[in-house]
Amino acid sequence: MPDKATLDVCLSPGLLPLYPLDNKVVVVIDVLRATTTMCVAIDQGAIKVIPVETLEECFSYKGKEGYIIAGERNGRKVEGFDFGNSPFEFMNGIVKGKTLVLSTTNGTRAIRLAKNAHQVVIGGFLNFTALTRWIVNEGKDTLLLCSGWRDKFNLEDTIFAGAVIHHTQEHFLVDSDSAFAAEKLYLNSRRNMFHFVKQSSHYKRLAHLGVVNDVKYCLRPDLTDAVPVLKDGALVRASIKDDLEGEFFSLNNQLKK
Ligand code: 3SL
Repeated sequence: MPDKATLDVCLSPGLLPLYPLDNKVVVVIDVLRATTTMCVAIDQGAIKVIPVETLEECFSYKGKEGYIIAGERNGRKVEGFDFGNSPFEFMNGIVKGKTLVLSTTNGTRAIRLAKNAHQVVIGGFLNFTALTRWIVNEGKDTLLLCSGWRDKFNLEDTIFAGAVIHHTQEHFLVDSDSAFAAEKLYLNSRRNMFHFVKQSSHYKRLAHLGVVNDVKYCLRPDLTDAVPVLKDGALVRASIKDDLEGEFFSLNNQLKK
């Protein structure tokens, strides 16, 4: 019987140099709000999402046919950009058939830092069950990369990583302090996640900007089965193999129990 693949948690991009990436799947997590927004854009029919690190690079796409530029710094829409980073901005057909170029404070940077991994995929509560099915199906060593805030630990990405650990660990070898701690955080928060996330520094930042509804939306599980995967520098919708045997859990159902 082959050894199980490993599943681990990197609690901040600042710690990423400690984790070898070759031959690994990296799941980039920025629940509030970058990876949620990316899931929405792909779900809503964007051809691709190009994650860029600098505002200058993003701005260089401004006005190009078929491109939309979006992004934030410290949560605020960047002047001159078409949109900010609220998932609500990308609904109602705005991105259908378009390429979204996105630059955010932490999420797009984390994607760039992970780009040498075997594969990079995007996770948020919105695509939780689809994402976890996808990583289980791949069966490769997997690292859950929390985007954090400017290289610091944050609550919401760690809770999400803990949820992935909790609901998929039977398929993987899980053996690290960060995975253990993340799972405990998830188990402590899952019955009232919004209340828990209200303690986070990024909640306070976003509440100050008046976008509490964004936070509530970003915590809603399983609104899409889109799994954005990085191909040639852009995120596209992964094709789902779905050849898992037996019944797989759904986070939505789990949280209702
Ligand atoms: O840091 C990021 O990548 C953003 O998601 C932050 S914000 O929620 O848009 O402020």
